[in-house]
Amino acid sequence: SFTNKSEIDYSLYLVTGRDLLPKGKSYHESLEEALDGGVTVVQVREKEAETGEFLEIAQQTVSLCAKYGVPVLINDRIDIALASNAAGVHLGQTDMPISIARALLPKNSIIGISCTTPEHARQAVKDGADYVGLGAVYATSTKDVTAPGRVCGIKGVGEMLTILEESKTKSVAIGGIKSTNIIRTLHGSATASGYALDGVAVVSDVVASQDPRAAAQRLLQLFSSWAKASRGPTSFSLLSPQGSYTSESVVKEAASLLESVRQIKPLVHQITNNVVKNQSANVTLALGGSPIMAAAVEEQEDLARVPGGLLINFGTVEDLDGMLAAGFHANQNRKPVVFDPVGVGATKHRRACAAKLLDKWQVMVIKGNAAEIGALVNSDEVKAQGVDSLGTGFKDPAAVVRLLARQERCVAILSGPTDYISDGSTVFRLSNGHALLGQITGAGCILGTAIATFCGAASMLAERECSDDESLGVLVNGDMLLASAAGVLALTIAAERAAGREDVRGPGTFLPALIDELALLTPEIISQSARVEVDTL
Ligand code: 3NM
Ligand code: MG
Repeated sequence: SFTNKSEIDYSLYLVTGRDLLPKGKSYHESLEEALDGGVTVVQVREKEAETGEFLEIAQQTVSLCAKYGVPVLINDRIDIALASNAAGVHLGQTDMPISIARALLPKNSIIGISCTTPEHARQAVKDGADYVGLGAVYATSTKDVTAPGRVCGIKGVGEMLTILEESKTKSVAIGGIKSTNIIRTLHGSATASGYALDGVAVVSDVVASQDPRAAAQRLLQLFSSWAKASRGPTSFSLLSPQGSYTSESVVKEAASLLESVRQIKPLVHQITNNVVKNQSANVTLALGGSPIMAAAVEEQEDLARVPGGLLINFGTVEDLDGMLAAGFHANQNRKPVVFDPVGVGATKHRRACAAKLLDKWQVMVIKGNAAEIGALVNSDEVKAQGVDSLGTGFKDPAAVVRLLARQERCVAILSGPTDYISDGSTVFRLSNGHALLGQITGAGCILGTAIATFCGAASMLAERECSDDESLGVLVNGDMLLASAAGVLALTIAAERAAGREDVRGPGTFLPALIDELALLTPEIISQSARVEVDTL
C-alpha cells in the first residue's frame, strides 16, 4: 500500500468502466494495457456489481496495479477498500462523509471527493480531502450528468481551482475528457496565478478504446507537454516565449512579420459581422493575406485544417454555432483564434454568448475597446453605449489588460488612443493611430482582422521553423504577443499615413486610402513610424 500520499501522481487517473469495454477485450487485458500506457492512478468504479463481485474485481485490480506501482482507489465503498487493501476511496457528494470515512480507513488512506460547484470545493477543503475530482467538465454519456448545473464547464473547473489554491488541494478534472480537449481543459481552467489541475480522469477515452495503451500514452504525453510548458513565472498565456522584449526588438520583429505575411499569404478565416465583411476581406488582402468569410458549422472542421488565422467577431451575434465549431477545430489544429467581442457589455445576450465561446474554446488573442474589455473583467469603470465605449478608459489600463490576459490565459488587447497589449506579464503600449479611425464603422473590426492576419502568419512561420514535433507548441506556435503588436502597428500606422494624404478629406475618403496604405506598407515604414513602449513585471 501507499504510505506517502503527497507523492501520488495524479497525471492520468483512470476510472474503470467494465460496461464500456470493446468486444473481445477483457477487463484485465484492457487495464494492463492502460497501465502499460502510463496510467498513474486507478479508481475501481462498479455501479451494478454485487458486493462479492465488486470485491473480487477490486482485489484483482489491486494486485495488477501493484506490479506497476499504481495506487488503487475504490468508488464509494469503504468496506471494499478495506477488504481489498486499496490505497483509499473516492466519494461522491451523497456518499459517506469524509470524516467518517477517515475514521474507518487506515491512517494515510487517500480520500477523494467529487465536486461540481464552488461550495463543494470549499467543503472538500474544510473536510481535508486529499484530492478532488472536478466535473463534469463536458457532457458525457458514461454517467448521467443531465441534471441542470451538473456540467460545470472549463470555467467552472477554474472557479473551483481558485478555491483549492490556498490549501494546494490536489485535483483532477473529469467528464468527457479526451485527447482532443485535454490541453484546452488544462490551460483554460488554470487560475490567474497559474494554479492548475494535477491531472485528468477519464473513463471512455481509455476503457472504450481497442488500444488502451495508445490512448493512455497519448493523454499522458499531452498532459506532460502541457505541464512542462506551463512551468515558470511568465507563462500565463504560453503564447509568448519566456524572453524579454524591448521596444526596439518589438518594432524590428513587427517589421519583419509584415514581410512574412506577404510571403506566406496566410489564410485568414473570419466569422464576422455583416457591417464589416467587405472591408475586413479587403484589409486582409491589402496586408497580403488571403481572406475567407465562412460561417457554416459544416465547413469548420475542413477549414481548420488549412493553416492560417481565425477571427471570431460577434458584432451582430449571428452564426454562434459556427463560431463554437470554428474555434474548437482551430484549437485542434493549433491555429490561432482571435476573438473580437464587439459590444459584449451592451446586452445580456452578448455576455452569455461570449461566456459560451470562451468556455468552449481556448482563445489566443482577445481584442476590445475599453467597454468590451471592462465587461470581460467585470469592471464597471468604463460605461458602454451600444458597441461604442464612452469616456477615456481605465485609471490603470495596463493592469486591466494584464488581468484579462491572466483570466483567459491569452493575449489581451485594449484598443484606444494608446493600445495596450499583454500576455499576463509583459505589457506593450503602442501609440500610433489617428482620430479618423473613430469616424468610420468597423475600425475595431478591421483591427481584429489585421491581428488575425499577423497571428496566422506568425504561427505558420513558427511551424515551418520547427524541426520536429517535439518543439511544437502545445496550444499554438509562434509568439502571439508579438504578432498582435505587429497587427496593431500595421493598421494604426497605415491609418496615420492615410489620414495625412492630401486627397483624404474625411471619413469617406479615409477608408479607401487606408486600404491603399495597408497595401503600400513596408517593413521600413513600420520601423520608422512605430511608437512602442514595453513594461515587464
Ligand atoms: N464522474 P468519461 S463524470 C465517473 O462528473 C464520472 O463526477 C463524473 O467518463 C462526475 O471520461 C464521470 O467517459 C464519467 O466522460 C467520466
Ligand atoms: Mg458515489
